Order: sequence, then structure tokens, then C-alpha cells
Amino acid sequence: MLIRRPDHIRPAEITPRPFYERRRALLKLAGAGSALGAAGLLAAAGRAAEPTLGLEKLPNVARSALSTTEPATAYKYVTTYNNFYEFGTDKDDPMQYAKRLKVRPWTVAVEGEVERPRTFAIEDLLKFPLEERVYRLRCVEAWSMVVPWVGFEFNALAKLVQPTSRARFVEFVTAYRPEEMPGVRLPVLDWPYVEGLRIDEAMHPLTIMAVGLYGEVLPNQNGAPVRLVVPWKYGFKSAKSIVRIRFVAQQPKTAWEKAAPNEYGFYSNVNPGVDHPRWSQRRERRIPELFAKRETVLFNGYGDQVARLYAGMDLKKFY
Ligand SMILES: Nc1nc2c(c(=O)[nH]1)N[C@H]1C(S)=C(S)[C@@H](COP(=O)(O)O)O[C@H]1N2
Ligand SMILES: [Mo]
Repeated sequence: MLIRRPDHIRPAEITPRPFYERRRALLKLAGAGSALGAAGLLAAAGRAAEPTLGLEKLPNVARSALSTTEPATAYKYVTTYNNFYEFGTDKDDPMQYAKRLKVRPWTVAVEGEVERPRTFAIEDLLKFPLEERVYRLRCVEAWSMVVPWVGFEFNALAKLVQPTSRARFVEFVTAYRPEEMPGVRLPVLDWPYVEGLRIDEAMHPLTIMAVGLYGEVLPNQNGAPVRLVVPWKYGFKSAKSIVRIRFVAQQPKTAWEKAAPNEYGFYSNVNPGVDHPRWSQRRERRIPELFAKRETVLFNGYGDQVARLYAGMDLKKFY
């Protein structure tokens, strides 16, 4: 199933669609007398030459107009500098230990305030229309990345289960497997890791369920086989390895709120104007850079799309 492809060969026919256009533009450039050789061309085409783990490729991935045009963080950083506390709190613990997580078979139960509760097998989820979404991810720890996720809009899944009018929030519950997760022996968080969104946040077109990155299925350290990605919120809202989704009437208590309510609120929108009690949120370090050279932008730069969700709310109070 998982065929390893040599890093240096990337046949045109398996080039994901998002790369076509840039490559075509580059070929034109080359035709016009550019000094770029074939290797230079591939490298200049960016992600086309990116070495990956060679995991299963996701077919029929459309490009999305909702992607940022900022250059993506290299695959090796996206997959080796991770937060996934179930496998340990060091950045390289997930890449070492998440291998133990068995991601097949996998089901996601969707229940609560819905007309048609349903359990999806991961194979069902892979049938949703998949798109590449290149999103900025801003961690509450003041570093950031740009990640070419592959996923589908959460609202597509919601449509199938038909939330009732009582559904005002969505709770995301993630896998808790002491046998496979060395990190859950420590009481760092009240396991399982639980996150939540207001229903309008969950239904927003920017909110995706990611099943892959860089055109391949998710490596375990990034939340295989399915995780949430909410690009205008701090990274911890993007729960990994989801097993249960509950539509609920009351605002759910999240694992981070339980751990430190004065530090991590329910909303956790990226906001340079609201510092973490122990550090500033004004600037961020783009992995693998060493210094926090970038100014953090309200809603992680997605304000045009999401600011209306918070009209009239005091974001210092609802942090
Ligand atoms: N289940 C679970 N999901 C999680 C976490 C975690 O510890 N456990 N960490 C969060 C944090 S703090 C961040 S910044 C992102 C990191 O995602 P990445 O490692 O794919 O970049 O995942 C989030 N999702
Ligand atoms: Mo984070």
C-alpha cells in the first residue's frame, strides 16, 4: 500500500494539481532563456521537489482559493517539530513515539444534537471532496508554520448528520490509548484531549478536517488519521486524532481551559493585543527561523473572513 518513491524522482503525472500552474509559469520562463536547469526548475517549483516520508498519496486533491500564497514550511519541520502531548511534551517526542498509534481501523462517532447520528469509518471521511488548504498555523507558544493541509470543510460533514436547532457548540474528543500513548501516563492534561468551537466557528468554510499534508496521508505526529484545523485560532484548538464529535447545547469544557483557565480561554483566537499571562503574543517565530521577527496579526491574518463572527464581543474578555 505504501510505496516509497525515491526522493529525486517526481513524475509529472503524480504532481498534485496545485503545482501545475506555477510549474507551467516556470517552464515558460525557462523557454524564454532562463539559465535554470532541470533540477533548478524542480527546486524553484517549490513543493514539487519536497522530500516527504512517502506515505500513501491522497488522490483527487483540488486546489483551494482559500490557501495562503506564503511559502510552505518544509515537510521535515512540519513533521518533526510537533505538539502532541499524548506522546510527550518535547517537540521531538511525537515524531519518535506517535508511530505506536494504530490509525487503522479508525472511526469517528458523530452524535449529540443531530437528527442523524452516524459513525464514520476513516474510509468514509476520505470520500469527502478533498482540497489542499495552505494555512498559517500559529501556536500559542509564539511560533508559526505554513502547512499545506489536505482536508474537507467541517460543514460538509455536519450537513450529513443534520444538527438540530439546539446545537450551539461542537465538542471534539480525541483518542485516549494508554497502551499506545506514553505521554498520557503523566497528568499534564485531563485526558482525553478535548476541544470545542461555537457552532458558527465550526461551520465556517475555513474550518477543516485534515486527513493529509503535502499530498499524503497525515503522519501520526500530525494527528493521523483525522484532525481539526482552525487557522485563525491558536494551534491547540486544532485537535489531533479525533474519535468523537458531539454537537451540544452548552459550551464544552476544553482540556486546556481545565488545565489553566486564566491562560487558555475557550475562544483562543490569535490576537497580538491579548498577551498570554506569561509571555507576549505580539510577535512570532516562523519555523525554522531562530528569531521572532514577524508581527502576529489579529485572527492570524484571517480577519477578513472571520472578524464578523466576533462583532460586538470584547476579545479581551472572551480570550
Ligand atoms: N490531541 C492533541 N491535539 C493537539 C495537541 C495535543 O497535544 N494533543 N497539540 C495542539 C497544539 S498546541 C498545536 S500547536 C497543534 C500542532 O499541530 P502540528 O504538530 O501538526 O503542527 O496541534 C494541536 N492539537
Ligand atoms: Mo500550540
